[in-house]
Amino acid sequence: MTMKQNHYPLTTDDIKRNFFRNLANVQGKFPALASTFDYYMALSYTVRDMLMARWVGTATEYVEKKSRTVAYLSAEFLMGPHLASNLLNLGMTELVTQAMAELGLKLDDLLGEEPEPGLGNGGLGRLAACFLDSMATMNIPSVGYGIRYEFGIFEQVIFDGWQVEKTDKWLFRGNPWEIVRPEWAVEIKLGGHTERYVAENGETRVNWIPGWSVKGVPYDTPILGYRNNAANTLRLWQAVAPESFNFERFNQGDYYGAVEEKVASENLTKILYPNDGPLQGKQLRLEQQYFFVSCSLQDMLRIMKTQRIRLEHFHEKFAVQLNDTHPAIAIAELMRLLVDEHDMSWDTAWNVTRRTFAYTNHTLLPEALECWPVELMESLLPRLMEIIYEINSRFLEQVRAQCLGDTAKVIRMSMIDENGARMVRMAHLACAGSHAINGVAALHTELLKRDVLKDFYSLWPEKFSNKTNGVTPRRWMALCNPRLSKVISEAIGDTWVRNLGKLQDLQRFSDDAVFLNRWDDAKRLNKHDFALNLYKRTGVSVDPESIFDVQAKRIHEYKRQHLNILYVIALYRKLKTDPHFDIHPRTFIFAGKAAPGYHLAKLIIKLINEVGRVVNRDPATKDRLKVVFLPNFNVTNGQQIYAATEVSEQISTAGKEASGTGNMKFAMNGALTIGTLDGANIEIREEVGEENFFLFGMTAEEVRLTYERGYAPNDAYQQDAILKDAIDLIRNGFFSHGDTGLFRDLTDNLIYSDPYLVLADFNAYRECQDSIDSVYRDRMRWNKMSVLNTARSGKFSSDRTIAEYCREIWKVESVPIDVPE
Ligand code: DL6
Repeated sequence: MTMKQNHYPLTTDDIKRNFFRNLANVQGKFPALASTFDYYMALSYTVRDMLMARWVGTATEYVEKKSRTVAYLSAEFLMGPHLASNLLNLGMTELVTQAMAELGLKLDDLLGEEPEPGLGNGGLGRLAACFLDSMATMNIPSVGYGIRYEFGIFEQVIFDGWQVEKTDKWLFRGNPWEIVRPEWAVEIKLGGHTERYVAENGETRVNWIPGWSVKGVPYDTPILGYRNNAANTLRLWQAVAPESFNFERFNQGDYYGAVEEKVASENLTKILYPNDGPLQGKQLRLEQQYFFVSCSLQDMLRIMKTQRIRLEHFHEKFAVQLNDTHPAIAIAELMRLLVDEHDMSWDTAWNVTRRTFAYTNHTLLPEALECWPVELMESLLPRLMEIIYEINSRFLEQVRAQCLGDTAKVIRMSMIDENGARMVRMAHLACAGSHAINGVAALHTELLKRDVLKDFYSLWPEKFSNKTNGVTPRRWMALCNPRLSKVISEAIGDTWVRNLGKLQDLQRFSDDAVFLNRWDDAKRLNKHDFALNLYKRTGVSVDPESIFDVQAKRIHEYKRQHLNILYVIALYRKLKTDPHFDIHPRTFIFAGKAAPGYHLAKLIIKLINEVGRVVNRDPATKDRLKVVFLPNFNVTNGQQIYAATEVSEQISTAGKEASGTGNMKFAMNGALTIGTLDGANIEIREEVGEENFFLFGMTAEEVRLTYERGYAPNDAYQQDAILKDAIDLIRNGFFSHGDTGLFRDLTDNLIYSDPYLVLADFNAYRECQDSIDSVYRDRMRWNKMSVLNTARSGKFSSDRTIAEYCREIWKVESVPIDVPE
C-alpha cells in the first residue's frame, strides 16, 4: 500500500526502498541477518539522507548572506535520541510508522535501539540542547560548539539499593547522525613556555613554544528546525594525536612508547566530568575546556577567512555565548589568537573580545563557582595565564578608579584569589570579558546582583539582565506526550508547537466536562504505560489509579529528595498507627543520578530504596503507598516520566536552585507543582495562578535570615514529634535490617547541621502534601487545575528565551531558508 502525506512528496514505497538500500549499503546486511539495531541504523541513514539537502542548503544560505551567527559554547549538550525528534521535525512520523509497519516492523522498537548521547550532566546541558532546537526552529544562524566525549554521563544501575555506575558506551555501535570533517581539524598547544621577540615593526611579540600539542577534529550533527527546512549544526570536537606515531621512538624500536603519546592525547576527550564533584585541580578537565574553546575559536577564524571578513569585525560576525564559566577561558584565548597570531593591537583585540562574548551564570552555590589553581594554569596554559594577568591588571585599574582605592573591593574583584593557594576566578574573567551577563530566572538574577556578583553589578549594572530558561515544546510535549498533544490540537489547532503562547486558548475548555474527561483519559493512559515500564525496570507494581508524585532530577542535598522521603516515612507511620486515616493511594517516584563521589547523595538513594523495600511489601500500606526509584534518569526516561506525572516535586531550599527546567516540563504536561519559591518556580506560579500551585516553605530572604540568626536544626527535631518519629525510624534501623549505623551520616547531618533547612521546612511541606490528597479527590477540580497549568505555561518555551537572547544580547536576526524539499 502507498500512503502519501500532503506536505511531503515521499511515499511509503520510497521510504522502504531507501531503507533496504541503506540496510545493504551501509549496514551490509540483508533482512534474514539483520538485527533490530541494524534496522534502526538503516532507518536513521534513510532519515539522514532526507535531511542532508536541508543541511547543505541552510549552510549555503548562511554563507551567501554572510549571516551574523550565534556560537553557543558549552561543555555539555544533552541532546537525547535524534531519530524520533528528526521524524517529528520533518513531519514524517506517521509516514515512516506506516512504512515500517508494512515491513512488519514497529517504529517504537527501532527507536528503542538508539543509544542516548548523554553528553551532559543535567540541567545545563539539556538547556543547551533545547536552545539548539529553538534556534533551528526560529531560523537563527547558529552553531553549538562542544566536546565529543567518548563516554558520556555514566549509566546508573541500582544494586542492593545503592547506585552503581557503569560506563556509557554510546559510540560503541556507531553513530549515524554525525559527519566527521578531518579537513577542518585544528591544532591545540599545551604546556611548554613563552618567549619574547621583537617583530619587524619593532614591537615586542610573544611566541608560545608548546610542550605538546593535540589535534581537534570536528564531528558535525545536523539540528533540524521544526518543519521549516532549516538545519543548523552541532559541532563537537574530538582530540587525536597530531601524528599517529612518534617516529623517532618508533625507529629506536620503542613501538609502545611511540603509541603512548597518541593514547594520552586521545584521553583528552574520553570522559565527561560529573558537575557536582570537586573539579579543582583536575588537569584533564581544564585541558578539555581549553581544547574545545580553542578549537571553536580557530574554527570561527577559519570561517571569517573563507568569508573574507576582516578580523576587526569578528564581533559583528559572531555572538559567542559562554554557557557558564566552563568555556570562559575563551576570553583569554581570543585575545591570544588576535594579538599573538594575527598581530592585532591589545586595545583593538580587547574591544573585539568584549563585544563578542556574553556570559550565562547557572549556579549560586559557592562550591560550583569554578576556580583554577594559578600553578596549574601556568604549567598547562602559560601564555593564557600571562594574558589573564594582563587583563586583570588593566581591569583592576578600572576598579580602583571607580571605587577610589577601596582595597577590599579590589581584592574581592580580582581575577586572582590570593587567599591561600592562588586561584584564577573564572567567573570574574567571564564578567570582565563579556558585554552581557545573565542569570536564568528572575530570582536567580536578583541574587547574582545582590550577592555573588554584586561588585560587578555595581561596576557595570548595564551588563546585567535576566533570561528565564525555557524548554522546547517539540521534544517535551509533541514528542513525549502524543496523547495530550492530540487532545490539545483537536481543541485549539496545532500552531502551539511553534508558538506555545497559543496554549492559552485551552483556558476556555477548563470547565468543559467533555474536554476534561479527554484530558483525564490521556493522562490515565500515560500512567498505565509508565506503570508497565516501572514494573519492567524495577519489579515494583504500582496502581495506575494512584497519584503519581514524582521527583526526577539530579540527587543533591539542596534539591532535598530527603525532605520528600521524610514525608513518605511520616505518611507510612500515620497509615500504620491510625486505622481511621484514609488517603487516596499515592505512588512516590524518584529518579536521578548522584555524582559518583557524593557520599550523602548516594546515601539518599539508598534510603529511598530501603524505604521502598519496607513500604511496598507491608500489607497494611502496600495498596495505598508505594515508593519506587527508577534507575538511570536520562532524556529517554524523562520523556515517559513527564507525560505520566500528576504531582511535580520542586522542593529545593529557596535561593539555591538557579532556575530548574524539569519544573517547566512537568507543568507543560499538566502536572501540578508542589514547590518552594525558588528558581523559576516563582514564575511558574505567577503564570499558572497561585490557586493552581501547591506552595510551601521559606522564602529566599527567610532562608538568609535563618542562617544569619544561627540555625539549630536539633530544636526542630526535638519539637516536631512527627518529624522526630520519622527520623528516629531511620536511626533505629527500621529501614536497614536493624543496622543503626547505615544512615547515620545522613541523620546526623540533618540533626546537627542541616545546611539546606530540611527540618525547618518539614512541617510546612507535610501540611502542603496533605492538602494535595483532598484536592485530588475532586477529579474535575484537579483536571481543571491541570489544564490551566498547561494552558498557562507558554512562557516556558525555549523559543521565548531564545527570542530574548536574540533581541537583547546577541542582536541576531532570523534567516528564512529557501530549500526545496
Ligand atoms: O540553567 C540550566 C540549569 C538550571 O535550570 C539549574 O537550576 C541549575 O542547577 C543548572 N546548573 C548547573 C550548574 N552547573 N554548573 N556550573 O548545571 O543549570
